[in-house]
Amino acid sequence: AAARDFAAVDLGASSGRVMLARVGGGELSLREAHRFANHPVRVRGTLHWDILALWHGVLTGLRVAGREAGGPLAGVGVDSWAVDYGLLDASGALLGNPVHYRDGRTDGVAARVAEVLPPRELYAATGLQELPFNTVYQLVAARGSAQLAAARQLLLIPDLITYWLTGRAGTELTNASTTQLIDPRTRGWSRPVAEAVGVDTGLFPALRRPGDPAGEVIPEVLAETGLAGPVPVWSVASHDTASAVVGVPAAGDRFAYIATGTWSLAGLELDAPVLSEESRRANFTNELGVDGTVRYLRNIMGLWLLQECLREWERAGAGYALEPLLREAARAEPLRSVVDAGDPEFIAPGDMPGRIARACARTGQPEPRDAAETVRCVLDSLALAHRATVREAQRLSGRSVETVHVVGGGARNELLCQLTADACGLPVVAGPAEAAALGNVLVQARAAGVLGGGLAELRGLLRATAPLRHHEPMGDAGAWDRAAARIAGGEVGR
Ligand code: ADP
Ligand code: LRH
Repeated sequence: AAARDFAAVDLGASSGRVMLARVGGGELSLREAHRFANHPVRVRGTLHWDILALWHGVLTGLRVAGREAGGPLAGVGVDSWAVDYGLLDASGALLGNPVHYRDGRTDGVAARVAEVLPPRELYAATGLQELPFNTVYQLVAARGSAQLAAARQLLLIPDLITYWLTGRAGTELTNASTTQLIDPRTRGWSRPVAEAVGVDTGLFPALRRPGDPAGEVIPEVLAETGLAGPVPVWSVASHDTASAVVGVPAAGDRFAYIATGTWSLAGLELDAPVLSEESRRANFTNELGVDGTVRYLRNIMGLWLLQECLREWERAGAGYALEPLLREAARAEPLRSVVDAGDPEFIAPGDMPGRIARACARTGQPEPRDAAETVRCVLDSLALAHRATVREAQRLSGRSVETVHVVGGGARNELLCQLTADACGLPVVAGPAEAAALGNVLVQARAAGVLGGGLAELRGLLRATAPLRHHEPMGDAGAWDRAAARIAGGEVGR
């Protein structure tokens, strides 16, 4: 079909962006209409998302996208980070600012839930990795609050933005699968889990699947953005990681992906969930993907470690620019010390260089002596966690891989990609950095009838159009084994 223009709204934990894509007739091109910072805000002890600043960024981005597009927009789709939500009152007004998943309100909640619902049963029913901020735990933490009592609807973040664009509420499935309230076998709500933890799934509007229509941009937003209506809004894989997995330029099924941004999400695309007790203990998650797929992966701390170091150094008056610092880190001693990049001790914000140094000391390794050594420690540690996760995912699922695809902002980090190839002992294909936005527009374009086919066809178009970089594994594979053994238990990334 002839090429059309689509706008992808992709909200990451470190920045939001509105991307303008032209798709069809063999073409797939993407450019940034607008990027805006995402700064969490702490007030009265609680860490929030600044949702109205993000909404302002979305409106600005749509205005630019509409101006720069060759014709009327054939669609808009929204994806963002998972698990968080806004509550609406009976009139549809937002009750307070959404709470950030890194807020401390969920400390200790998983343990309390485990007393009424054993982790083994929770995993068998939902297949989700135990992360302290899963929506279930947030809702248990919020129990008894005036806000939750007043709430008539709960909208996950991308569903909230979609609601503000369209006036219509829904719950998109790939992101709903991160609530820990979805059964990955039926791909519907798990009533037994909801009942056991006392969560009313009636708060969630009806489920939608990626590709379902989500409404049209309302007149108020058309006026605000100068867009010419009607503009359809499509449900996409609204969990950014699910969109990023669509945006993996893989051929065949013998690949692992690592979506690296604020988090590293490393794993495999499967046809069915792995709900074994062994999988639970290895802390793998079964999130839902498009076209009936399962995203079998593990959350690794990701470039958050680096972002937080940069923020801390900046705060202390010694700001570093990223690229020169990465060049210095590339020259630093390899594998001098490593930390467990899966350890929840790194989730909360604050003094990351100090926490990394203490983790090194605790495991009998030398503390990094400067910023470059700290960055090298972070990247070596991430590569080590990538390796453990790619290996274990294969073992637990019985699927073996030949290639590792690195997508997301971290695909721009050549050192990280090379270290990941070296650690995994597998070739790494790096790019696209904007995989989530690409996955978002591919699903829209298919829904709009501009593209056809399944994931293989969508990825074929990506391979033909996205610039990719190849990294062959190099160096001494044994060095990675020895480094892994320095961290307690000898296994990292859980
Ligand atoms: P999120 O969507 O979680 O906000 P992104 O996928 O946008 O994250 O990735 C952001 C990360 O990408 C940054 O923290 C940074 O480490 C990395 N990154 C971005 N640009 C570059 C670059 N030019 N070189 C190396 N790394 C980069
Ligand atoms: C990445 C991501 C990840 C979730 C986390 C909360 O942006 O969506 O998949 O676990 O944010």
